[in-house]
Amino acid sequence: MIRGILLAGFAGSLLAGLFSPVSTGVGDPKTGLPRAIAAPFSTGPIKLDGKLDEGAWAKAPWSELFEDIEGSKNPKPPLATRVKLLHDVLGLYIGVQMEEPHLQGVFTEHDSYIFHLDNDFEVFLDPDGDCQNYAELEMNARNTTWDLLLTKPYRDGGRALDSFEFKGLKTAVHLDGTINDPSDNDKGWSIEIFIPWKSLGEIGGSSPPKTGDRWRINFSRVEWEWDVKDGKYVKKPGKAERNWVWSPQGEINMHLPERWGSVVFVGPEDGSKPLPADSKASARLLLGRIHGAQHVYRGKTGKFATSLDELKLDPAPFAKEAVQIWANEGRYEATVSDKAFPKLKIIEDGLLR
Ligand SMILES: [Ca+2]
Ligand SMILES: [Ca+2]
Ligand SMILES: [Ca+2]
Ligand SMILES: [Ca+2]
Repeated sequence: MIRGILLAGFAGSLLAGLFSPVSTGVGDPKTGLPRAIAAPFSTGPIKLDGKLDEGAWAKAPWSELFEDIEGSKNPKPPLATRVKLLHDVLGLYIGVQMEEPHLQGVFTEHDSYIFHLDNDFEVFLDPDGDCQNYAELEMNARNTTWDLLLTKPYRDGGRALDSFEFKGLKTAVHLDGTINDPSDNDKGWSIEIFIPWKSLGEIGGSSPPKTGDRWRINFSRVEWEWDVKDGKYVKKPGKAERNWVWSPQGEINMHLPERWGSVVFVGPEDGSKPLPADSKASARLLLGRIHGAQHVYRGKTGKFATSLDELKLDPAPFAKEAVQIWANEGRYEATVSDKAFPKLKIIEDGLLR
């Protein structure tokens, strides 16, 4: 899903239109924080056939059901979507289950822009959590894949590199119904994805991860509405795609990586234990809001702000004193400090660490 790409080449105040200092509707509606999921260490074999019926999968907890990308202010999606994660010495496994009465898929060629014409499932992964050099994988019900690397989010002038390949990626789809046949009602589709550590190591972070490590991740499902013409699915005219996600983004944009959820790598029997709180979650969201506000401010004034007051931002749950902002010419830095973590910093191009 690449809303906003059309504007990505524009500079200055137009680019500021891609930024939003608001982040309501993000994550879990109770906490307002991005969701987290455990990926237990898998002790059993996994046969990549799209069916999550191995004993190994039973050790992995189901995620929450996906919600609308803008969060709980919108109605819950009418079709259920959920994921599970596992890991072993070789790599990361992602299992997906989706209700779907209209199994559909056009694209068969790798690296096609799948979401343009097809319902899809999408993975977003930023192992080192710096909001740059992150990968996206899209799949349709025909097991066609599109993997790409974002040098930065589109808002920050990032480029999407389709030539990026998850080396050793394996995917499988199981269809519970008939594809591209609207004469019946289908039950759904499920997916198994395997991404080797070696490939994930190429996009940063410590790969393979250690037990207890946390990586930034989110999942999205694009769902079109269909008419049937001459026995075929055609997109309903004038209807935008619906975007359902695991950890709500608060707006229709997956490319706000500071709002993604996280996966925590845990031991084989620890899948159902509560996960430790993400000590940096609030600071990441605040830095994302500062980043959005800085670019809106620069769009209006031609320069970056040097204080929260200029940005009209309330840093809650942090005290004002916890936030430092420096700006000069076309550059800025903002930091948040807290007892729970060393200083976290964002700069003008969105690099967060
Ligand atoms: Ca399987
Ligand atoms: Ca990164
Ligand atoms: Ca590719
Ligand atoms: Ca069908």
